[in-house]
Amino acid sequence: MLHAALLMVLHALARTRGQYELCKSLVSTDDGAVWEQYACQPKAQSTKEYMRIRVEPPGITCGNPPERFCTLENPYLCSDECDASNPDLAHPPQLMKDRERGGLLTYWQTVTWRRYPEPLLANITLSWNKSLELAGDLQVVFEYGRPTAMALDKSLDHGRTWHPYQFYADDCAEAFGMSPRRAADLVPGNATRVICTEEYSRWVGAKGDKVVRFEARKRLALFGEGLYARLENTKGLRDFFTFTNLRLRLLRPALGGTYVQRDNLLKYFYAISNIEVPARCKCNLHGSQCVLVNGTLHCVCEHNTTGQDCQRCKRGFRAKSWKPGSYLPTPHGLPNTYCECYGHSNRCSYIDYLNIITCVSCKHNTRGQNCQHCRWGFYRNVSVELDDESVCVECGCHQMGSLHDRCNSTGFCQCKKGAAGAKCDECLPGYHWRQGCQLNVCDEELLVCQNGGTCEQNQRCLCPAHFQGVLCQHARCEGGSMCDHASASAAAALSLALLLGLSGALLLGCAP
Ligand SMILES: *[C@@H]1O[C@H](CO)[C@@H](O)[C@H](O)[C@H]1NC(C)=O
Ligand SMILES: *[C@@H]1O[C@H](CO)[C@@H](O)[C@H](O)[C@H]1NC(C)=O
Ligand SMILES: *[C@@H]1O[C@H](CO)[C@@H](O)[C@H](O)[C@H]1NC(C)=O
Ligand SMILES: *[C@@H]1O[C@H](CO)[C@@H](O)[C@H](O)[C@H]1NC(C)=O
Ligand SMILES: *[C@@H]1O[C@H](CO)[C@@H](O)[C@H](O)[C@H]1NC(C)=O
Ligand SMILES: *[C@@H]1O[C@H](CO)[C@@H](O)[C@H](O)[C@H]1NC(C)=O
Ligand SMILES: *[C@@H]1O[C@H](CO)[C@@H](O)[C@H](O)[C@H]1NC(C)=O
Ligand SMILES: [Ca+2]
Repeated sequence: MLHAALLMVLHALARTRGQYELCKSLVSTDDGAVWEQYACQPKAQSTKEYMRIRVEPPGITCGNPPERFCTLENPYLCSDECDASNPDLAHPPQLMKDRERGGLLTYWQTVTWRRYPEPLLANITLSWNKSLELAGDLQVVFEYGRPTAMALDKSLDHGRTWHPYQFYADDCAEAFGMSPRRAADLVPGNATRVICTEEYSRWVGAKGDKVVRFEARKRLALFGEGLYARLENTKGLRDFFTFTNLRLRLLRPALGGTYVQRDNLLKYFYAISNIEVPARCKCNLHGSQCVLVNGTLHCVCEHNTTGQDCQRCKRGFRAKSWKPGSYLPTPHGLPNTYCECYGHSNRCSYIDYLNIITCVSCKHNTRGQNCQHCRWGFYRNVSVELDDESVCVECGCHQMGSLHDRCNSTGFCQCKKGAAGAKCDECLPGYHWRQGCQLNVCDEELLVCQNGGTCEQNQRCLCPAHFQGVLCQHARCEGGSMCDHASASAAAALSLALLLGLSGALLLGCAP
């Protein structure tokens, strides 16, 4: 009971502290205190104050020249004025990200739709000059009604390429040729689908909802507790929430729930009072803080990494292959220095049932969790570093001379009987090479052919006519006991000679 209660308290504590906030912690082990390293990321925050805003086309902001405008509610009350030269009446873009003090609503406003039927188009580009990860709902607050058609785009590469993120219209089919969908209709399998929603574009009256959202929270919540495993393993999921720039394309203003009334175009325009982008700095799970350096956000990198997004190894740590950290294994993740593949692989994989991260497809004849071993049949060249492409040298064990193709760590193969040398391609004394090492039958040293016999390829003695035997040690006899006796004693004498290491001709006669 107590244990369970304690666990619940710890669980609650972890919740309030947020996961992955700690990059490392000092833990005591049998070897003393050591740093344990974890995957870590900065807290999500409002990124409004770091956001740069650009509006297009030039001249889209109202007030130059000064202009009168009406409202959709009360189209004949046109007392409001926009004048760029008067601070009290100006509506510049930065009012989309200011802090509104004293409850005073401040907003950016465009020119009115005087040039109807030419469309009233405006682009708002938001840039941070830093990779961020959306952590909550993007919210844009429209005063005087929300657009009836709008597109949200994002860029992951500082505005070089753009991708649609979401479409908004009061009629998706008409505006974008898409069927209307809601974020609530998504399931984990299509969590990253780009949808067109009609939820934020219908006229609800000026007092109604002013907010247009990109519902990141709903999409993230689809995965429940399994979110981090999904972020880790589902291709494109992390990227879906990542951006460096966002762009709102305003395509048609609020119309007050009816058709465009040509006799009063001064009530059509866009006005935005606030844009909230709750996000965290993308630090590739190698940093828990993000700071402003010379006006640009930078991650404070741990785990021996560096760069604005901790996207590479620090100087002096280049031998390690850079990897983003991993949300897995839960709860702390890994900084992925454990997924050190010494440059022999650029892919790591989490093995669920072992709860480890391991290199996949080690190249250059390496193997192992970190590609730190040599494949069977290869051995480590200790004079080069582990990250050298030629670190594993082929054993080169002779196929005939060795028991198998593996060698020990210094390149020595295991030899069959009689074979020798590091590669087992030589023979021990007393053996000769013939598809491997074969025991000698005769040679020049110990097993010398007798009685003028000559040794043929260590395999047999070629005996003169009157002698026989393996070493030609027997006289050819025509039978008889003496002969048997003589040959027996000759054999004994021969073995004695061998035993004493003598060599030379032993004259063996055939007794009369
Ligand atoms: C908005 O941006 C898009 C994409 O770059 C461009 O095609 C379009 O002309 C821009 N619209 C305006 C009004 O500048
Ligand atoms: C954007 O960030 C990069 C990298 O930190 C920096 O070199 C560059 O000056 C920044 N650009 C702007 C416009 O701030
Ligand atoms: C997502 O998939 C579910 C089930 O296949 C489907 O019912 C739903 O309409 C899809 N949502 C979108 C936005 O495509
Ligand atoms: C910030 O800018 C100053 C002047 O441009 C430069 O000397 C300094 O090195 C920059 N700091 C960083 C961390 O880039
Ligand atoms: C960073 O480098 C230090 C010094 O080599 C090492 O002790 C530490 O374990 C490294 N950190 C990680 C996360 O690899
Ligand atoms: C081990 O590496 C050194 C240095 O590159 C090289 O000279 C040597 O030949 C290599 N040894 C083997 C057995 O390949
Ligand atoms: C490898 O085998 C050779 C020959 O048996 C031996 O001399 C050497 O010590 C062995 N090396 C290791 C590291 O076991
Ligand atoms: Ca404002």
